[in-house]
Amino acid sequence: MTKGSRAPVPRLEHHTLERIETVWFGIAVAMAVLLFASVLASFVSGTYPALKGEGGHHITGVENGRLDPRNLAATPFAKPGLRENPDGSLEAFVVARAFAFEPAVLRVPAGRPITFHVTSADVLHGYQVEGTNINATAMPGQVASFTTTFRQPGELDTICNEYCGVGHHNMITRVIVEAPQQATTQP
Ligand SMILES: [Cu+2]
Repeated sequence: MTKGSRAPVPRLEHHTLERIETVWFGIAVAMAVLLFASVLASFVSGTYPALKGEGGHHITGVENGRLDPRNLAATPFAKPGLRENPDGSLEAFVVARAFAFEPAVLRVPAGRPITFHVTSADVLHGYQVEGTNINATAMPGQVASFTTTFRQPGELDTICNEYCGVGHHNMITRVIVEAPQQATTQP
């Protein structure tokens, strides 16, 4: 060794994979396997997000949560809005289209469960009711169904949260929650 030269760096004991790397690698593989398995399981169990709509099966013109978006006239979506069934249950039919919602304003009673059915007449839209956990995707050909109960009377802004074109920002509507006795329903 000549004067001034550096001492050789001692070679560290270095395995191909350190133990901590092996652990992380194992965790990553386990997560990948879990994700893959859960995707498979969702298809087997039918819980994949196809917006099947638990209430969709009984609606005229709706088969398995699906309908013909060019023929909404054959379904209750022809007359969007709130309707009361003979058994007293309430259903709200909402159609999103570029660039508006139908009905323009949805009036619902407070304190009663309401099953919503949301679809689109053209392209992908969203139906998000401000201040609630209502956030449905309105897809042409599919019905998104969910049941909710509004506790308090009030006015809730409702927006489209899926960009759908030049008029997207105009897709604002309103849900008016009324004290129960005021609400009007369509026959
Ligand atoms: Cu939209």
